[in-house]
Amino acid sequence: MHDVTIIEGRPVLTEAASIAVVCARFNHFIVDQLEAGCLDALERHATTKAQVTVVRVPGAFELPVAVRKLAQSGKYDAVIALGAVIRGSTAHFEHVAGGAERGLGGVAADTGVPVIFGVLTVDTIEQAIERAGTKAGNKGAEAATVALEMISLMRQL
Ligand code: INI
Repeated sequence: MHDVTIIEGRPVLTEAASIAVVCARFNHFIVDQLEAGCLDALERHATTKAQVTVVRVPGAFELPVAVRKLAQSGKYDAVIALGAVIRGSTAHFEHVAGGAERGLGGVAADTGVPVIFGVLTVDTIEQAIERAGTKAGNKGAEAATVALEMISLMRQL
């Protein structure tokens, strides 16, 4: 029999933590719902209150630069990025969505701070609405529980 050690986080906050939530204002009709879902989930999954800071940037393309500065500050246990890139109304969809995705992944890899990708990249406004608190759940709330799980995991590694 092998000696197996399993380490995993739990999506519950039991010790103090600081979390930054960075929201893109573009498509704010959608992103406001992601933000509300995210803050609500942080509240409901925390037995200890999280210190939450909300930061706003113009669009999803600007998320990485702000997230990088927050992650490098050493003040946050996790940074959640929220945005909505909708192909239907975005001629340069690939550039905006790809820039956000690559940029955010780079921040996590470079800083070691968990960066949570709460950016919707969808074809239509309907699909965005479905993921912003209707039939496909709320991607912002999902991002919150992933952040808590990663904080819990990082504290055990
Ligand atoms: N930004 C978004 O967050 N979502 C979009 O769908 C979008 N569209 O449609 O273009 C978008 N564009 C703005 C972009 O993020 C930058 O703010 C802009 O290009 C300036 O750098």
